Amino acid sequence: MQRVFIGLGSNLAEPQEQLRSALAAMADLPHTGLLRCSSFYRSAPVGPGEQPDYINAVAELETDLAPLELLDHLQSIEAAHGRERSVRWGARTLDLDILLFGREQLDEPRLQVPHPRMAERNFVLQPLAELEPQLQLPSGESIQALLQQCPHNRLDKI
Ligand code: H73
Repeated sequence: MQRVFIGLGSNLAEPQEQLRSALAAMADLPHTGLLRCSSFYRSAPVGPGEQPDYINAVAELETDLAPLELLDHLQSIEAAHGRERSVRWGARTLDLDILLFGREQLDEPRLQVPHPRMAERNFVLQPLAELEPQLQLPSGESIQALLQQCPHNRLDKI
């Protein structure tokens, strides 16, 4: 069993409902258990253009799936939630990101772990630190150090 942290985000079509239903879908995955989820956070959109605020959270899973198998399942859940991939930085119904997969470091075309952009996203780091304040990344960096260096975008616990 590996412990895995998943970032969840949505800013379309009842975002809190999207996150709740994604959590239920992850709890139903084969060889996988949903251990816990952080609070939900409302966050200012990062990236160009006008779009609604996001709801973000981080969940902790345990799984016997291989990393790419888990990614396949997460992408099916995104697709079932009407994820529209055409606009790179546009509004989104549901995003699921593998942030950490045990202590593995992966650099494959479809999957980089730890997530390469987590250090610049306080909407990822804050809920992750809520779950695991003493967390150290495989690189040895502490979650608290990453949070201190991260740009401060508006983020409110709901
Ligand atoms: C990202 C491929 C692309 C993948 C990566 C993508 C969704 C899943 C987050 C945003 C606030 C996939 C937000 C934003 C922006 C617009 C920046 C926001 C928010 C997208 C797959 C590959 C490689 C991994 C991995 C999953 C991976 N891939 N709140 N969100 N602004 N590695 N969200 N470790 N996990 N997929 N995700 N502002 N406030 O991070 O770029 O990436 O096909 O093969 O862009 O939530 S989709």
